[in-house]
Amino acid sequence: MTQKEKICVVGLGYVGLPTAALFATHGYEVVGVDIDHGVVGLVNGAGVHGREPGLRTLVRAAVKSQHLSAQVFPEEADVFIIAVPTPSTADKRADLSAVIAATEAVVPCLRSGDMIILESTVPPGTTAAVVVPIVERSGLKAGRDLHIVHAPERVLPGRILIELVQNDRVIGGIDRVSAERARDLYRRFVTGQIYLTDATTAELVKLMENTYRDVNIALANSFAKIGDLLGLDIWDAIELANRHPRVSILRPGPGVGGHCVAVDPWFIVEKASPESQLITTARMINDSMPTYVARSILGLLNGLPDPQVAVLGAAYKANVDDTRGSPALRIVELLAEQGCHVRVHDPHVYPNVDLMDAVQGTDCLALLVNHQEYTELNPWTLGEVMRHRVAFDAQNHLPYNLWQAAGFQVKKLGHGRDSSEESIANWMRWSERTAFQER
Ligand code: SAJ
Repeated sequence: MTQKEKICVVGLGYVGLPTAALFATHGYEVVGVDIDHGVVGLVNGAGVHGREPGLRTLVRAAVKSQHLSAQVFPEEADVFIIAVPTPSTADKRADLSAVIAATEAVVPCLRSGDMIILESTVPPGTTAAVVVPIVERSGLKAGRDLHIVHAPERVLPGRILIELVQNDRVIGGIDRVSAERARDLYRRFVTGQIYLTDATTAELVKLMENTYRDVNIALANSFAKIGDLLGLDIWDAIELANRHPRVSILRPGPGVGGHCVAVDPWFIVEKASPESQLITTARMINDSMPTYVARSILGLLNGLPDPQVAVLGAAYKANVDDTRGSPALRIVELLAEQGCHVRVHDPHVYPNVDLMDAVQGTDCLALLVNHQEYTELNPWTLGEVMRHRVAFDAQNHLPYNLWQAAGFQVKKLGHGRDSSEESIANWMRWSERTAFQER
C-alpha cells in the first residue's frame, strides 16, 4: 500500500476519531464517517467531543492538512475501518446493530482488493459469522477479493493517543494475507509489537483482557467487603499483599463503569455460559458495589431527617469526563431514591459547579471518584460550611488522619464499620509499621 491510498473510518467515537486522525497525519487520505450530523460538523470544523489529552491538536492538524474530512455516508476507499459501539442488551447479549449497519453501509462502496477491518469489540466468531456474509453481498468473495480482519482496540481512555501508538496490537485475519496487510497498515504509526492470529482468537483475546480486569477488580471489591466485615483497613492489607513479587491486587471502588470492562465479559458468557461461572460472579460482585456504597453512606447518615449529601465525582473513573455506566451516578440515584438531597460536584463533568456551593449545608461528603483535583481538599474549610462533619471515601483518597483531626467522622470503603477507636488502632498499627520500615 502506498501513502496515497484512502481509508474510510466508520464511527468517529473515542477510538474511530483518534485512529482516523493518526492515519491522516501519517500521509493517508482519510474519510471519517458518522451517522451523527453533529459529530460530522464538529470534526470538519477541526473540533472534538470529550477532553482526551492531545486529541484536539491532532484532529486540528489532520483537518487543516486536508487529509481528514468527515461525512455521513461511506464512499469508495481501499480500507474500511469499522469502529462503532457494541453495547450490551438488557439480557446481557452483544448489541451488534451498529456493527451490522456500518458493515451494510460499506457494501455498495466495496471494490475488489479492498480491506475491511473491524475494531469494535464483539463476541467470538462475529467477524466470520456476521461481517463476512454481509460484505459478500457485494458479490466479492472474502479472502479472494476482500481482505477481512479483526483488529481490536486496546486503548485506555485518558491515554488514548499514547496507547494507540505504543501498545502492542493483536490482529486477527480471516486468512494470513489479510492479517499481514493490516499489520503493514497499522505499522505506519504503531510502535508496539504487532501479533498476528485468526479473527476469532483476536476477538476472544480482546474480551479476555477486559474480563481479566473485571475479575481482578471484583476480587479487590470482595476484599473491601471482607475488610469492612473484619474491621480492618483493606487498603493497608492490599498494599502489604502487593509486596509479594507475584501479587498485584487492584483497587476496590464504588463499582465498575465505562462501556468496556463492565460490558465485554458478558460477550464471553453469551458464547460459553456453562464455563463462565467465575466471570458471571465477578460481574455480579462489581455490579453490587453501588448499592453497597449507597448503603454505607446511608448508614453514616444514621436516620438523620432530611439528609443532604455532597457527592464528589460523577465520571466513571478518575480524571475523565465520561459518565457512561458511572457507578457514582448510580449511587446518586440510589441515595435520591432513599430520600437524600444530593448535590454532585465533578470538575471534569460539571466544570461550572463550585465545590463550596456543592458542599454548603450538607451532612455528608461522599468522595466517589479519585480525580486528581480531590487530592488536596481542605477538610477545615469544607467542614466549616457543612451541617455535619461526616465523610465517606470510596477511593482511599482522603488523608484519613487529617480529616479526623478536622473533626470529621470518616468512613472509608473497606475500612471497618466505623471510624472511631478501631481506626485509631489501625492508624497506630500503620505508624508502627512505618517506623519498622524506616529502621
Ligand atoms: N476500576 C476499579 N479498580 C481498579 C481499576 C479500575 O474499580 O483497580 C474501575 C474504574 O474506576 C472504572 C472501571 O473499573 O469504573 C473501568 O476502568 P479501567 O481503567 O479499568 O478501564 P477502561 O474501561 O477505561 O478501559 C479498559 C481498558 N482495558 C484494560 O485495561 C484491560 C482499556 O485498555 C481498553 O481498551 C478499554 O477497556 C476498552 O475499550 O475495551
